[in-house]
Amino acid sequence: MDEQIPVKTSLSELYPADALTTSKKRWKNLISKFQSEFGHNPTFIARCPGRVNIIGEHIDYSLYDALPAGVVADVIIAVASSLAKSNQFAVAISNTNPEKFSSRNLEFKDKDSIDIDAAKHEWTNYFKAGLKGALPLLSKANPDFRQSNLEILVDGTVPTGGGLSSSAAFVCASALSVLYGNGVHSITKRSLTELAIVSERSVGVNSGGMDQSASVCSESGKALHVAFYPQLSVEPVSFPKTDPPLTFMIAQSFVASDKHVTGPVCYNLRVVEVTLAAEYIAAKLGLKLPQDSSSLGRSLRGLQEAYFASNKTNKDFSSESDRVSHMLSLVQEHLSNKNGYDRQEIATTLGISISELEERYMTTFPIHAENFLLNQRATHVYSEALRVHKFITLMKESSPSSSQESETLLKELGDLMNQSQISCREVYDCSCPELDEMCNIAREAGSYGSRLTGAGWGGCTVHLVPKDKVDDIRTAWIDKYYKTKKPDLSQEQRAEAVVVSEPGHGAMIIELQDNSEFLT
Ligand code: NG1
Repeated sequence: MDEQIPVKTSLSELYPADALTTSKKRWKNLISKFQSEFGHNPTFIARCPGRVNIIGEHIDYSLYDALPAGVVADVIIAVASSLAKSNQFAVAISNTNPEKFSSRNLEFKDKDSIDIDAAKHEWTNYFKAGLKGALPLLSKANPDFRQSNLEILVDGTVPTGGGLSSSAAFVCASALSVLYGNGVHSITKRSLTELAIVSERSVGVNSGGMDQSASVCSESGKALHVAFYPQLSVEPVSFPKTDPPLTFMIAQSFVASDKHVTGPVCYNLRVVEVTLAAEYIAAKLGLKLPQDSSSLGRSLRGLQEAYFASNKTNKDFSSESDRVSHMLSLVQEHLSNKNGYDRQEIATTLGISISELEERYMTTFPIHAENFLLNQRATHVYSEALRVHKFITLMKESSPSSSQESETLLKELGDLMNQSQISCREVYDCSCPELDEMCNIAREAGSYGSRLTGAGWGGCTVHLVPKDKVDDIRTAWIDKYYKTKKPDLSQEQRAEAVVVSEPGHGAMIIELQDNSEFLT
């Protein structure tokens, strides 16, 4: 992650060959709209993709590994900058879809006064989040730096609320625009990823770090193994060659899931539940949890580390999966009540008052719940961590030499994805009937593994599919889901509903020189 964000002048390394022609048209359109809006050319374009998560759901904020991949859909931001005359600075920001996202002139008294009203649903909040995250880095690079005024035009093809993390793509691309537009031209992938993870929390979601890592660090044609402990690290992983070749299909459910609105009962609540589960077991075992980089600073991963560093067990756990499996058994032993725990019971076990409990865990990101299903949430986290470990090991270590061996491998990988879906539905409670139905339709039509991807409660599904079944599965969804359950979709929505594409490249800057292919 210590290499720099690539700066290129052409799109050929950015998109796969089959997406190049449409992408060029789109980029040219962005530049000509920028010219009509601001009266001159932009000087560069920052680009960050959405992501699909293959496996490892809702465990990044407990500091367990995930396996996402960049997608071709992305956010591109055309930028021009000029040095501000005083500490005050302005950002003129527009979108190529002005009916949905109106233009704004944002004015800031100085670089310390970026206010984000997370309660207000406003598209430029994501830009402001990137700006807010980027400014400290600029001050660090040069304490006397003066902020530039920015002209910004945004174009996005990642569906919003669709589970492919349009928000991370937008926040990462915004932060990248601000850094590059203020003259910082060598930006490491680590610094951009880390600042975007923290920034996105200012929009009201207590997110993990998988999306930002994938958006910044993905490599074309590969999945990205993202690890969060002991520190954030990434490793691109190739897909095994199988016969028939494997591919991933991504299909929209068109059930919108807005984490910002549902945070108190869905996403942010889960973050609180897994943190309380860790604290509860630690208290039962007389362990002190270390402060870590998870969303609320204490995690199930931290519990695992504290447990094995203590003398609570003298058994020899030789592998990481043995240790995680043992954690799963500790959950059943010390957090066994499947009916849930109320505030009083948790506070008493932690040795604090209810108001301290609320102050510590439920204030920055408010939540609405009286009963906390701690057993189920911790069970999902540890079992999903085991599945990710198995999946990545299979990916790295398998090289099937016959169609029979391929079949066995695809089944094993697919089963892990199917088990992940069962756990998301029944244990973590983050699926919905439509996502389940789409997965069932796909499996019946030949998918080896089908699951929700991203936060869930709507959004997208991902499917491990042999290439020769792609058409059958697409037809099955059209006949059994889109036509019957979503008859009112627009033509555009129908065209975008199912994506089969190679994993895409991560963040990039494209400089626009006078002879740029887009300016002609
Ligand atoms: P989505 O909502 O799909 O972007 C969210 C989180 C991730 C991760 C997944 C669940 C944000 C920005 N992203 O993804 O960090 O926790 O849910 O695995 O909140």
